[in-house]
Amino acid sequence: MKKQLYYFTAALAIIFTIAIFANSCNTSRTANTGALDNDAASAVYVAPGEYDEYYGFFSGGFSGQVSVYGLPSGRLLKVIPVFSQDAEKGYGYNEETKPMLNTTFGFIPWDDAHHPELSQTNGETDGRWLFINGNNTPRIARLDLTTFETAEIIEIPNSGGNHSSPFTTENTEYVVAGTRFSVPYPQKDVAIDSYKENFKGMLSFIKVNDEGHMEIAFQVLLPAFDYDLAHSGKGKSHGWTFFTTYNTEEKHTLLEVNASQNDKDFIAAINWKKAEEYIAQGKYKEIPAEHYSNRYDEKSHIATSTLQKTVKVLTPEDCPGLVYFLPTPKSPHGVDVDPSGEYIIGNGKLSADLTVHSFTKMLAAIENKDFETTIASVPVLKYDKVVSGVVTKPGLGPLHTEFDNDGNAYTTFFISSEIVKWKLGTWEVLDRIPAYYSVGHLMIPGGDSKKPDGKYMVALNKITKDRYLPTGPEMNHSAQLYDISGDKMKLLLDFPTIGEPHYAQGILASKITSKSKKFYPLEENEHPHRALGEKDTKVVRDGSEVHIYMTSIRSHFAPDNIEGIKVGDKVFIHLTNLEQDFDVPHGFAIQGARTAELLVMPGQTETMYWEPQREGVVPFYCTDFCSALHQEMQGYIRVSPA
Ligand code: CUK
Ligand code: CUA
Repeated sequence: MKKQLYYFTAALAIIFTIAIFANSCNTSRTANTGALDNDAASAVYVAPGEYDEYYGFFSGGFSGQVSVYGLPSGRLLKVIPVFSQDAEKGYGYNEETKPMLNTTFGFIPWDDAHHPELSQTNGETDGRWLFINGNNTPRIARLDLTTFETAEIIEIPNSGGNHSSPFTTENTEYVVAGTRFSVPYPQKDVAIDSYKENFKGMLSFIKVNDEGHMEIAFQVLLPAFDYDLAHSGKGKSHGWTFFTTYNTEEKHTLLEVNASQNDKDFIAAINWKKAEEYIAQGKYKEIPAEHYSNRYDEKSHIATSTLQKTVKVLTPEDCPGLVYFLPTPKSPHGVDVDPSGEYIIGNGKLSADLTVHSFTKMLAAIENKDFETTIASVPVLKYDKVVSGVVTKPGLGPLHTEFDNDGNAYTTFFISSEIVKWKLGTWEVLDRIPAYYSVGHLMIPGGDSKKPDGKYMVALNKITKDRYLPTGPEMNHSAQLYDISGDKMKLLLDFPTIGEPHYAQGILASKITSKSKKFYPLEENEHPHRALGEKDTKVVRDGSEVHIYMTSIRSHFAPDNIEGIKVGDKVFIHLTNLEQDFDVPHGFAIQGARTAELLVMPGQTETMYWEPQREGVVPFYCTDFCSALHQEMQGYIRVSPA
C-alpha cells in the first residue's frame, strides 16, 4: 500500500514527497471513485425549483473573493467580490466601492483570501455576517448576509501575511488576526539577518460591535515566530484564543528546512479577557500604526475610507498571565477547539501523530507554575502537563480538524490525501476515507462552533488532476461532499470551485433566507447624486466636471441622448435604478470607457467615471438582460471637441 510505504518516510522528507504524490494522482479513473455511496445521486439531488438545505461560503483564495454554493447540490449561487475588483458587478470600478479597496499602500485591487468565518452568538452560527481575511496586504472584511455584499474592510498594521485570521470568539466579541511573517517592529529598513533583534510577531484582536463595525482593540507583541492559524475557545475555554506557531527557531530563511529543527513548536494561548483588564488598567502602549477602516453605507450606497492612526499594544512583560506557550510537535498548522471547549488540537504538519491538549490541564499547569522555561516573558508550559492525548499515526501531514455533534473529530491529511474520523477522549481512529487529491481544510456546517451539524462534510482539495474534463494546464480546484451522518463517511459528490478555497463555512439556509434583502427602498436612498424619478434627471456642468443624473427602469434610460460633452471632460454618470422589485438590476456600459460596467441594484445609485478621449457619438447600453425590451435599453452621448 502506498500509504504504508509513506509511513516509513522520515518527517523531513515529507515536504519533498508532496510533489511526487501529486504526480502520482493520475491513476486509473475507476479506482478514484472508491467509497462512493450507492445512493449518492439522490442524496445530492435538489430537484429543479427546490432549494438547497445549506449555504456554503467558500474562500476564493488567490481570486480574493467569496463564492457561495448550495449544499448538498454543489451549485454555485454567487461570487461575492471582496478584495478584488470585479468587472461583473462593477465592484472596485464604480466610484462608490473604490474606497473599499483603499489601504495605506494605496488602492489595492486584489488579495489572497483564505478563511471565511461566520459570526456566532452563544457559540452558534447566527447568519448575520461572514468575515474573511486578506492574507497579502493584511485586512479583514465583513460581508453582510442580508445583502451578500462586502460591508466593511479593515487593514491590520504591524503584520505580514494575515493568515491566522479572522476566527471569531463565541459571541463575535472579536475576530482575530496574526502574522505569518514576523516583520520589523516598528517597520523600518534593517538587515534581514537582524531578524532576531528587530523582527516581532503581532497578534491582533479586532472588536466587532453590534452593528458589525470593526476596530482594532489591541495587539499583543510576541517573539518573531510565524503565527499560522487560530481558533478561539468556547464554553469552558471562552475568553481564550489559540494561535499555532512554527519557525520558533526565529530563522529568517527557511532554506535547508532551517525552521523545522525544533522538535516542538508552540500553540500560543491568549487570555483576551485578561487583556481587556490590562487595557482598562492602562497597561498598554499606544503606538503610531496607520491603517484604514473602509465601510460601505447601505443608505448612501457609498463607501468611505477612514485613516486610523494608532493601536494599543500589550506586551507579555507588562501583562503577566496574558500569554502561555503550549509545546506542540512539529510545525502545527491548524489549531482547532472541540465543541465543548476542552480539547485543543494541534495539527503538526510534520508530525506522525496528532496532539490534543486539555484546557483543564492547561489551567492547572498555569496554576501550579508547571513551566518548562520562559521565552520573552512568556511561560512555556510543560508538555506532559498539558497534553490530554495523542492520536497515534492516523495519517501523514495533518492540517485541519472539524467536529460533529457526536464527540467525533475529522482530520485532514494532506500527504496521505485522506480524512480520518477519530473519537475525542479515546483517541481511537474510527474510519478513514480518501480525498481526491491532497485535502487542505475540511468543512462541516457549524464544525468549528459549539453546535456542529453533523450531516455533511466538505473536503477542500488542492489538486484536481483527473477529476473533471481537462481544461488546459490548470483545473479549477475540486471540493468533495461526504455524508457523515452514519458510522462510515460516504463520498457523495465532486464539484469545482473558484480560486483556491482554503476554508469554507456552512450554515442552514433558513438562518439566512428569512433576512435576505430584496431591494433597496428608493425613499431611503441617501446618495448625494440620486435621481428619484425621471423628473430629477439632469446634466450639470461645473467647469470641465460634468455630473449626469440618470435613471433606469424597464426599458429605458433617462436621459438617453446626451449632448454637450467635450473631449477631456471629467464625466460622472450617476445612475439610479428606479426599480422596486426583487432581482431587477440594470447594467450600464459606455464604449471606450476605461472602467468596467455598472450593475445597479433596484433602488441603488452607482457612479461611473469617464473621460471621453475622442470626438464622435458613442453608444451606451444596459448590460443585464432585464426585460423583453432589454436590447432597446440604450442611448448616445455626443462628444464634441474640447
Ligand atoms: S490554509 Cu491558508 S495555506 Cu490550511 Cu487555512 Cu491553505
Ligand atoms: Cu436594463 Cu437590460
